[in-house]
Amino acid sequence: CTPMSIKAFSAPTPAPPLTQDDLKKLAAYKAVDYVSSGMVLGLGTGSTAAFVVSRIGELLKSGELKDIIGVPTSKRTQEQAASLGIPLSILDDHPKIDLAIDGADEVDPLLNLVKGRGGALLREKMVEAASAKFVVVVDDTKLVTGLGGSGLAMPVEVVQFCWKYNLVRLQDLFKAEGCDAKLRVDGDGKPYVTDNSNYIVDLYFKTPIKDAGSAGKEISALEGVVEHGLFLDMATAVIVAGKEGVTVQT
Ligand code: ABF
Repeated sequence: CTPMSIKAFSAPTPAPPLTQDDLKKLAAYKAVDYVSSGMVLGLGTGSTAAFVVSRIGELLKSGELKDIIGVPTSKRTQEQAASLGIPLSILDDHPKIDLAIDGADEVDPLLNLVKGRGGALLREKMVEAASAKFVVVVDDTKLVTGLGGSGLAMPVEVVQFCWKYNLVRLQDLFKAEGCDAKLRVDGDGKPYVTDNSNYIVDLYFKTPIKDAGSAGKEISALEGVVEHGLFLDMATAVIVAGKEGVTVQT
């Protein structure tokens, strides 16, 4: 008798797990759904925002978006957007922005943020405060229960003049919360200089900041502090990409 022929079926190859970059891209692309032709757009900084900028560039090129004006939040973003042919402007000429899209370092359940680990906090805050809507794009590693609780930096931009004096004053402000303050340095060990020629003092908290509203006011009251990375009551929506999909929190 002839042996029965056996057909080999190969099992479908499982899709590779999503990387953090895949998640950032998913959040970024979802945010671009909020963009329509004719808008003045605040263009964020950082690896997640870079996906937003490149998607906007693609849609302008394909003609799906028209008449966009971008207001970049850093020299890096300005260069990226210019290389993609996105028409650019500044707040002096476009003081009212329809929509800003940017990443964040921490997002709390009330959509308050820590931003500025990428060093662009001052321009980000100026542009995002001038925006009618501010959509934040993050992967789910950025979600925290309390700001400053990730153990990572909460940045403060300070003038270069007597930066040590301000570093000590910042650390003293939060002594009770076990805060450590460090001058940010670049890869060569030299002070990191922002786009606005300032330095950054990074604050490291042992526990989440108890009252972020008061903390922000106390930091801003120090002479020589230019801006801090607490972005409170500013986000209109936060788009979070995780392994289970993309959610929009408002
Ligand atoms: C900007 O880029 C910053 O405010 C924040 O510091 C950082 C987030 O970067 P990434 O998207 O690369 O994590 O949005």
